[in-house]
Order: sequence, then C-alpha cells, then structure tokens
Amino acid sequence: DDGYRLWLKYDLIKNEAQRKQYATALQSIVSGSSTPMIGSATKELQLGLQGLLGKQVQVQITASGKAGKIILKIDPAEKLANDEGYHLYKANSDFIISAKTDKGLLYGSFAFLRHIQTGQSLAQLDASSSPKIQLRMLNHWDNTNGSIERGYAGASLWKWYELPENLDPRYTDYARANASIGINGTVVNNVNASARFLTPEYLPKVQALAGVFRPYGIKIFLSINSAAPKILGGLATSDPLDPKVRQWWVDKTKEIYKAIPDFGGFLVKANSEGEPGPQDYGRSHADGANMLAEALAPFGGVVIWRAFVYKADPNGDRFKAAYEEFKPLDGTFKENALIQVKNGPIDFQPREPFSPLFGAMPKTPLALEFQITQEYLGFSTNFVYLAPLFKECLESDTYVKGKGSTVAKVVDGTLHGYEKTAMAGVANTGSDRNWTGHMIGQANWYAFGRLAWDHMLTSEAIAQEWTRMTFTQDEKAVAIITDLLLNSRENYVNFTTPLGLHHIMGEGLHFGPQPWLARSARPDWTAVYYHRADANGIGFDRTKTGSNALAQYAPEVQAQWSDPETCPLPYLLWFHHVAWDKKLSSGRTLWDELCHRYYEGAESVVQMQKDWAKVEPAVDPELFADVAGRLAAQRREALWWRDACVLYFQEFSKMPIPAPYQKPDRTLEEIKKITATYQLR
Ligand code: BDP
Repeated sequence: DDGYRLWLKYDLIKNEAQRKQYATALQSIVSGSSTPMIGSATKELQLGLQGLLGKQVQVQITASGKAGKIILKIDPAEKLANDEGYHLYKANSDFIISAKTDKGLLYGSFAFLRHIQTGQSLAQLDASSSPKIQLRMLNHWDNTNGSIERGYAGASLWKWYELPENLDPRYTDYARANASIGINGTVVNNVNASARFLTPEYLPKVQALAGVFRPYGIKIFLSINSAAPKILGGLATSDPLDPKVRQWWVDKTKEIYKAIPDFGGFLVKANSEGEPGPQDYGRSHADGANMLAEALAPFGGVVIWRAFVYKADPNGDRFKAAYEEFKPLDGTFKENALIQVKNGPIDFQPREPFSPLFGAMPKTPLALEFQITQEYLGFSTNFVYLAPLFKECLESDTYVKGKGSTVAKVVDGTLHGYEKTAMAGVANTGSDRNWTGHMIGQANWYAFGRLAWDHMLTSEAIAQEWTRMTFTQDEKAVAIITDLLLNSRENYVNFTTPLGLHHIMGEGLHFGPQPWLARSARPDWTAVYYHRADANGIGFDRTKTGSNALAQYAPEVQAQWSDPETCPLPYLLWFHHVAWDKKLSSGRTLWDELCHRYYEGAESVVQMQKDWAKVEPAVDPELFADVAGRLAAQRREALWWRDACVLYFQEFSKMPIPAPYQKPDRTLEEIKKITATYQLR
C-alpha cells in the first residue's frame, strides 16, 4: 500500500461474517435523479461497496425490486439545519440517504460508506448531521512554477503547464477526498499571490480545475495580488478608491464569472510581509476589502481578507498587531466580506493562546485559519496529530458574552449572529504518492475537514475513525495508534517549545532550533525577541508591566493568564518573564521544569517508536516502514532541539542540568554548526 487511497481505501472487509451481513443487506443503489453531484455520490457508493464487499452493486434510477436498496432521496421536508446536511436511516429493509439537496446526498453517501468502513452496524441506522460552518476550505499556497510555499509533500498537485488540456485523474481523487470530509471550497494558489493567476493564460486552467471539482460540491477561489491593476492592467495605481482601479476589478471579476459561474471569490493577503495593499495608498484594509466585495457581490462571491498583519517595530509586540489594526474596523466591511484570522496571535506555533480578535469583532464575520501543513510542527518528518491543537483553539473561551463564548461559537456564527461563516486550513497536500509526505499528515487533512464540518467531534473520535479507515481494524492496534496520535502534539511541544516558549525556530529553518537567533531582516523574526532570556529568567512579559497584550482579552481571560502564580504552565512564558529559580506549581523550579520537558519530550519519541513497533502485524508493511523511518528521523530532530535549547538557555540560567538527566554529549557550538549546515544554500 503506497497510501495513495487515503482514508477512502475500500479494502475487502476481512471479517467474513460481517462482510456477509453487509453484502446481504445492501443489494442495489437507487439514485432517484441524475445531477452531477448525485452521479458522484452513486459512483462512490459503487466503488466503495465493490471494494468493501467484493461485489458489484447496481445503480437504478427508480426504486423497484427486492429489499436492500440504498435509496438516495431529496426530501425538502427533512428536519436538517441546512441544505448540506443529511439523514441516514433504515426503512423496512432499505436504507435511505436523505437530504434537502443533491449536495447533502453526496455528503450522506460518504457518511454511509464511512459507517461501513468503520465497521458499524446497519441494523439501527439513524444518523443526521449538518455542517456547522458554511465555507469549509483548503488554502493551497501553490505557485505558478509548481512549488508550494511551506509544502513538504512534493510539488503542487496542479500541473499548470498541462492545464487546461490535460486533466490529471488525481484532481478527481483530490475532490473525492475533500468531499468525503465535507470540504466545499479550495483556494488553489498562494496568498503571496502572483498576478498571473488572473490572466487569460491562467484563468482557463483554473476553469478546468473548477470543472473537475464542481460535481464534488467544491467551489474554487483565487488568492489575488492587490497590485494586479498596475501589473496586469497597466494602470498608474492600484489605489482601491481610484475609479479606474475599481472598474478594473469589476471587469476582471466579470471575466472570471463568465468562465466559472460558481466561482467562490478572492482570498487576500495585503500589506503583510511585503505584499502590496491598500495601505500603500493611505487606505485601510476595509477600503481594499470593500472594493473587491463590491465587484463580487453581483455574482454571490465573497472576499476573504486576512488579518495576518504586523509591522516591524522593535519596541512593539507583534502579538497585538492584528487586533490593533482590525478591531477599529469592525462594522465597516461589506456583507460579503469575511476576515480570516489565524488561530493564534503570532504565527501557527506548536502552541498559541487563541487570537484576541475572536470575540472582538461582533459585526464582522471572522473566519478561522489553521495551518495543516506542518511549517512549525516538524515538516513531514514529525508524527504530530493536529486535532488537539485545533480543538484547543475552538474550545477556548473568549468570555465576551459570558462563560461559554468559545472561539467555535464565534466562528460558527452562533455567538454574534454572523451571516457568513468559514474555516480554512492551509493545505498539506502535494505530489508525493501518499499526498502528505508523512502518513500522519493525512490524519491532519482529515481532522481539519471533520472539525470544519462539526467542531463538536472529539480528537479521539476522529483519530479512531481515521485509523480504522486508513491503517487497520484490529482493535488493539487502533487503540495504540489512537493513543500515539493523541499524545503526539504535546510531545512535540515538549521537545521544541515547552511552557509557552514560541518562535525560537531557525531562520528559514522552521522545523529546527535556533534560539540564539538575534539578528534578522526584522526584529520580530528573531528568536530572542520572543524568549527574552537573560540572567534573571525567560519569557515575554505581556502583562501590564510589559507589552500589556493581555488587555486585548476579556477580563476573565486576563484573570486566567495574568498572574504568574496561577497561569497554566502551557501558557506561562507566553505572558510572563519568569525567574530561573522560581518554584512552579509542578514543584520544580522553572529551570528544572524546562529541562524536564525537553528531556521527557525527546524521550517520548523513543516511546512512540516502541508503540509503533507494536502495531506492525496489523498494518500494511510499506506504510508501517515509512512511519517507522520518519519516527527515527524525528528522534534525531528531537535530540537536536533538546540539546540546542537546554545548552543555549543554560548560558543564561547558569544552572546544571538536573538529575536524572545527563548533560548533552555535545557542545552548544557543535549544535550551532548543525543548525548552520541546514541553512547553507
Ligand atoms: C508564515 C509563513 C509564510 C506565509 C505567512 C502567511 O512562513 O510563508 O506567507 O505565514 O501566512 O508563517 O502569510
């Protein structure tokens, strides 16, 4: 098994009794009508059942014949929260997949298959589900030349030079995978956007992809370059208040919709990390977003404007930037504009507190952006299951409307009554045969989709479901792999950035350590800016005595984090500069606790290797070996992180490595050389 089939494996069910039961119960598929999405649904049911049961199940248009029919039924009277929901139930000896629309039937069909893939009984089948968030999107950071910004699984899936003429069958498999987890939108290009995507050269390519995705309920979106009117239109300016610029976008948008009538809209990174934007002309983010919103409105499109902005200010706190910039604009955006906010205030670190923007913009729909690709979580050598990170953010309580005002409720619109809702994940897919490089990356793509659909699902339930569909049905192995998945993120935090450390990775080397990094193009791209280690202690004081970033949160949240005595240890150094010899709630001093976490974190990888070895008999040999090999690489990297960090911070603490841990058998200078070698061109 090369991992290509993802969780849509459809291998013959090994348990013969169970397989026979399903096979007897499922005799035919009744499609009812024949829209493209129903076509996708029935094709998938046939493919899945053929594989799982080892028999052909015929599709017929109308219900007739013997019992055991799987009937797809559009039922506008179904009690479902929205058009994309589905209801699966048993009626006499038939099985009904019911929904208000053909799209609901598509999702229902995948859910029906999942039910069988995970070995559940059909006897009492009665399950309904509707997505809690409207736009469930992948953001691809893919470039015209086939490279992927922060992509660790090969080149882009999109073969731009072959498009639009040649449609790689992989595009369809991509769409199937996404539809199976409810993803209904995809931005195909990098937020650091080339204007070329808007040219007559590229639009037909995008149109061709849209054609493949459409029968799977997926809308296509583009990242745009704000300077396109100048770059492509030959205008003297790209000022969003200039009538010619506005007209240029109106015309361009029309041109896009002519080719792609169900085009989703634009994603915009503006005035951030060197990208152009409205501020180049003294205009605001709202001016820029509203201009595009106006152009998109007649077609039902949306503009998704990113809040990932920060200025190079040596005395400022990057933590505060997005809030300071966007909160004052609340209520000034057009109806079809959303603001897309990263989960944390800095940048996709292994652990961040939730962004204080959540809850702070009641009049502006906020979309939540996660990073599925593991830019700061070990690329594709590290076994890190991200659902716990996603859940931690979703379940965080903003308290803006009292207890229970979670980020999830902000994002799903229930807290402030947002008309539009969205969640985006920066994709981890690429041209590697198994799509994500590390097999566990597949779990992260899967978990993102499942949580965008229903953020109430638990990390554990998703882990079990995915493991059964991807690796094995063996109960013992499922339990071991689920445990491995659930602990993996905390292990990673421990050997890289424990106790609330953040952004101490290498320059251009986001999977390795460089806590000594003191000089870069900008102060807030260094490590010392964030950890602030000195002879007294370590950590970023974000209380009143420091940057006071904490003031951006509701008083209840502030109370949780503002006192170093009671601040939970995972967030301690996010908000406090703490003395090396300070006694923590764990009973250890800060220095000892830090060392403890680095050593235990690195050791946990050895335990992961041992646990993985136990599942060998239950997992395909090729997949088993690949994960085992990557775990060995992870062990090497964990030691690198551990040694780099304890030896470097020891220069400030001047304290010994506490027993029972052994001093690293290499020097800080040797470690610095390793990091430097990675940074050679
Ligand atoms: C940073 C990445 C950079 C992205 C940026 C973004 O290093 O490549 O362009 O995020 O989200 O974390 O725009």
